Amino acid sequence: MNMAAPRPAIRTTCAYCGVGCGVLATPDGLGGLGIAGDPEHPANFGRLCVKGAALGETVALDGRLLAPRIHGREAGWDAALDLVARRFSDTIAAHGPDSVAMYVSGQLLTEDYYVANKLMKGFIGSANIDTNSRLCMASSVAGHRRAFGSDTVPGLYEDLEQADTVVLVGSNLAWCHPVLFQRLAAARAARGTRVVVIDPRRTATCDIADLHLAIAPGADAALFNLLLADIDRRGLVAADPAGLAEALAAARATTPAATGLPHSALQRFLDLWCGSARVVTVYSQGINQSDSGTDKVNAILNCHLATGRIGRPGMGPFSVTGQPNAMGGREVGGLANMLACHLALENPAHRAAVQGFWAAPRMAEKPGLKAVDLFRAVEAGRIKALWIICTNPAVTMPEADRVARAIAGCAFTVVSDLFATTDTARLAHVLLPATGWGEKDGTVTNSERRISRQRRALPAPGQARDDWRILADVAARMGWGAAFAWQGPAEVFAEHAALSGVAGALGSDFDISDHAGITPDAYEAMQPFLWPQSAQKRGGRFFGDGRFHHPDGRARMVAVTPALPAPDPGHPFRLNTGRVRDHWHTMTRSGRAPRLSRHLAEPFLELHPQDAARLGLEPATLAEIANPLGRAILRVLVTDRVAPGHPFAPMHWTGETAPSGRIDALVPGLADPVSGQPALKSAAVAIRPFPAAWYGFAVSTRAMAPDCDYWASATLPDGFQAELAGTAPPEDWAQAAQRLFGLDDPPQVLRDDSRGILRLAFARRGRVQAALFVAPGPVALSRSHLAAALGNPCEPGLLAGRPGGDRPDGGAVVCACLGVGVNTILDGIRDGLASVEAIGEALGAGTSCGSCRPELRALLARQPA
Ligand SMILES: Nc1nc2c(c(=O)[nH]1)N[C@H]1C(S)=C(S)[C@@H](COP(=O)(O)OP(=O)(O)OC[C@H]3O[C@@H](n4cnc5c(=O)[nH]c(N)nc54)[C@H](O)[C@@H]3O)O[C@H]1N2
Ligand SMILES: Nc1nc2c(c(=O)[nH]1)N[C@H]1C(S)=C(S)[C@@H](COP(=O)(O)OP(=O)(O)OC[C@H]3O[C@@H](n4cnc5c(=O)[nH]c(N)nc54)[C@H](O)[C@@H]3O)O[C@H]1N2
Ligand code: SF4
Ligand SMILES: [Mo]
Repeated sequence: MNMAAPRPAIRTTCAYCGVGCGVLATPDGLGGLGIAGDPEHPANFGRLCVKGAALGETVALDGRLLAPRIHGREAGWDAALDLVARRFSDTIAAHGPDSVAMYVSGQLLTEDYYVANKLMKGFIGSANIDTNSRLCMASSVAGHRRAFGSDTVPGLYEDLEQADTVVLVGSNLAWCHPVLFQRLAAARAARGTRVVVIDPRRTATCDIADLHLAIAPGADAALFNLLLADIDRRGLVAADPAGLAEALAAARATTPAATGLPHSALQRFLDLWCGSARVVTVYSQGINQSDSGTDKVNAILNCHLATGRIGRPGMGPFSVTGQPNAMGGREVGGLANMLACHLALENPAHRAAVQGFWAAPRMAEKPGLKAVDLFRAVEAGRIKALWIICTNPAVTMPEADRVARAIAGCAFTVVSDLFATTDTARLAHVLLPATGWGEKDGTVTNSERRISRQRRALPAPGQARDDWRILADVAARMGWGAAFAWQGPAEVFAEHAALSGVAGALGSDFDISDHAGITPDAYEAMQPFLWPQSAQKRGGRFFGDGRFHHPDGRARMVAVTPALPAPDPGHPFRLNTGRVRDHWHTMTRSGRAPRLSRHLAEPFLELHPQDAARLGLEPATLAEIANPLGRAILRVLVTDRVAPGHPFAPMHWTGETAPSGRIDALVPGLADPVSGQPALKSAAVAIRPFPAAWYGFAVSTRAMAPDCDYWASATLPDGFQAELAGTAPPEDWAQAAQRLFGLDDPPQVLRDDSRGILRLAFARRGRVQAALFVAPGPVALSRSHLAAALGNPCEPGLLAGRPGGDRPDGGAVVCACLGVGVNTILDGIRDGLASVEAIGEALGAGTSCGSCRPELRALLARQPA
């Protein structure tokens, strides 16, 4: 058989964001995958963003955890599973069910997630299972439940295309939900949709905004209260939800000053929102990740409920979910305060129904610990056995250093992951190798409630096993084999669907009981579908008929008193955090794709020019940000995209990629009292220049071992790059470089003492192996040029830092798909390319995934015609 013969494409779903794009994955027969958008998938109709398009670059096996490990030593599955089951059983026997916990993830498949919850809530008998979705959309869930009586997302993606006005609040849709953003941009081009962006930062999403409200951070509840009062003044109240009068009274008491917005901009927003019956308000982490996130969610929902603009074409509130299966997690009751199939843990009838269905020996009776409290209980020793699955809390939890210490101090910690090297995996007693995207079968639900299959396209590597199976194997060893005896994910899905029928009979909106008897073949052939899907209910929108899930059938408005952030004089900056276009969270997967590291390869701090000047921080130098919780060192990016006093830093860097860039070390574990979701976007910090005595930039064909105050590494097509800096130079640079690169041959050295510049290069058989450029200030050098030299013949100009005469320097990469650099684009613009389309035609940039089109537009805008 020809190993490299082409195979048929496999229909699956993207591993990353909650848009849930359909992907065609074609195995190349050599362990790789060709990737294309699925033209038939109703989320993306063939489109992909750059992260989705680069999925094939992330499936190689180097660095994968391929066998279980106990205390760092490889072990067989039987030994590992026996140990986990025994330690959990012994701990429960000695200290009760609440002495153990699981911390899981919205990146698990529904089947994995269902099994984890069944084990904890029905068999172990504790609800101490929480998920990273607590950090993500717990406030949306809580807000939905308060307003609707259920956690139901009312609308559909097509509402963004059918609306006359789309408001994006606390959402950087262009970078975080790129394909949905492209659908909105296309609708706007076709029919003139008005787009409003409400974000203290001027993000790439503002590129299509008719109006950008640079709101004072945290003031969104005040803004939507002002809107509600205006709705009432204009006589637009068209429904009679419970709590209307109280909500209106609170709204009328709100004054515009808190929003920090000029009168004209505020008025324009009120006119647009009130003037469009078809209005969609999309919201995300700028709303949810706040210590009053649930109130902010309800302030938004109030406006849609009062006007009746909900659940009909082109109108409604829309919480876009972050992770690929954030919604599936809600369906299985993944949060510590929820029960399967949108049933309520605090409702005895619901508990009894689930217990009966599962034949569960010991149902959890009360909500479990929410993420922040869960790790505090670990710290206090109340949780004595902990299982972390598919998430990296040592990086992404607030108070990350404290959380890492708590995990390290736990009597027994199990981590299931793809890699042994994550900041969290390194703290585990037992490491279990899981199959990852492309290797596992199951379902995910996207932001619009559409369930799609993820399908296996590659064999499980090494001894890696599917998460659902690992969980079921442990359950069996704890004595519950019969209840966890599925042969495959199709059977798990069928059970979940059957339970949803029980839930549907109790009034739950989540009912997919049509699939209760699904066969493995039908599961294999499953097409994407919207829930609900049962004899009574089928797909579509919710609440257009004015009927909600509260016992009286009415919706509830919540009176919101906007909370104002308290100033902290010692830590005058309010640190905003979030995402960049091409990285995914802690980069364990996206960091492996060279294409995704080209856009932004280093942790950074966006700082307003006034702040930078006042602090004496030059562009591209390093800043030290600190508060009593922790400290970070970040590259300074001076920009008026942010407001004075409100810098922004991305969340993606870790102990693996940039140990001093872990910003959650500085974020307090301050949570919303209703949802338990922490305020991740408002850490009070102090900022000062980091006293770097030297800066360096290095490339190497092999992974490097940096040992200095600041470093950040990234993957290149032919190796790795690293930014470096330190407060004191090493005694001997040649030796330091040898240690960095793991090489013992002598380097070529170019030294310019007058400028304090030192350049070292290592070559083997005339080809560049590694190079290090050192300077007293930020190293001025074309990174892409030096990166391109790796593995190539050592040219005379190398240490001069100049590209060879025949190779122009493309500059920092803007279009990651086609590798088009900023210099190439600027040259093109100077040569007459006058539109994004013209750039695309001539240079290819922006024609693949389109994620860089906002940046192309910005380059065009900056360049005189
Ligand atoms: N490229 C990429 N895409 C992703 C992810 C990723 O890691 N990388 N992760 C996915 C996940 S899990 C999630 S949850 C989503 C998150 O998607 P988003 O919520 O869109 O992303 P964030 O960057 O976290 O934050 C959004 C915006 O909130 C703004 N903000 C901060 N404070 C306030 C405030 O007080 N008011 C308002 N109105 N805005 C504020 C920030 O400036 C930021 O631009 O992205 C998903 N998509
Ligand atoms: N400051 C700040 N902090 C934040 C945020 C923010 O905006 N600002 N956002 C928060 C939000 S919204 C989120 S969602 C979280 C995300 O934070 P995390 O979930 O902690 O981050 P990930 O890097 O996605 O971690 C996923 C882990 O699962 C592993 N993995 C991948 N696939 C599989 C699989 O199939 N099985 C198993 N067992 N493991 C797998 C990966 O290798 C990786 O180690 O971060 C939160 N933290
Ligand atoms: S928008 Fe991009 S990251 Fe999100 S699902 Fe689609 S391809 Fe994946
Ligand atoms: Mo998230």
